[in-house]
Amino acid sequence: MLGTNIFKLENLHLTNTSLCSQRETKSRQSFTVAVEGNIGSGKSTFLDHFKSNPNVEIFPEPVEKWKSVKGFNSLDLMYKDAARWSFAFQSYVTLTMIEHHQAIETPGKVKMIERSIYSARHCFIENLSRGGLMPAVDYNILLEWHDWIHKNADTHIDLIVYLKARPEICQERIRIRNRHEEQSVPLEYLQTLHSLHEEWLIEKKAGELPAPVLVINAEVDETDLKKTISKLEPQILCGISSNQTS
Ligand code: TTP
Ligand code: MG
Repeated sequence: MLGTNIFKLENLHLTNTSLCSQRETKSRQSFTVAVEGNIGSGKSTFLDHFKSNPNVEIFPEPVEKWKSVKGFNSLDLMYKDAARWSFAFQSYVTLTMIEHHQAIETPGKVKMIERSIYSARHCFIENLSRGGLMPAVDYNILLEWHDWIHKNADTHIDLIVYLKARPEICQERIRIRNRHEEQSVPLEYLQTLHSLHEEWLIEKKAGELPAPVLVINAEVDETDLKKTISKLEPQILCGISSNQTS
């Protein structure tokens, strides 16, 4: 069960103030917020909230690209036969995530991306490997790619927003939104993904996090989530007000 707190900062001794000052010591030109959380936790809804904010540039996840790679639906192939297709699919996810990390930000704007290369690595690739759905050789090649990218490409993020919701709630949302590729996703898959998000972002088992984490209870309905986002906007955008022009 989630706690009753609407949010808490999860990076040991960080407070909201230190979070902002930490970000302010970096170039004001570049603030990147990565929105993370299980499938169906509400990341797209979260990004939508900032669509009309002139100080924010949003980068929704390129699911449509994954569904149409020169006519091939790689997401669908992966769900139909993960052992055969998850390497191809996760390679493409990695490429499209780097594209988002490296997209040039408009100076003065906050760049907000749905997911990051980090969750692809620590949650999805890990899940496929642990579940026996990705052969060890595929897994190790992907890890080498990720290590290389981490060392050689700019994939920095300044804040992680973690939308936390129980897998049962995510499953119900997935059922309602009816993305046909996902109709066979079992609850156990969402449970393992949930645990991997927790291991990565809360228990920090994957090592040092790339940015501080702001945890938001995402078990609420859309109206309440939007209210929470409005309240937390100063933390999320680090003091850049929603009516400030860029
Ligand atoms: P999510 O990245 O969780 O995005 P979403 O739009 O489903 O989430 P939300 O409702 O919170 O906006 O997953 C999109 C689909 O891609 C989902 O079926 C899981 C799959 N996926 C992988 O299989 N591997 C990956 O590395 C990623 C990032 C997604
Ligand atoms: Mg989404």
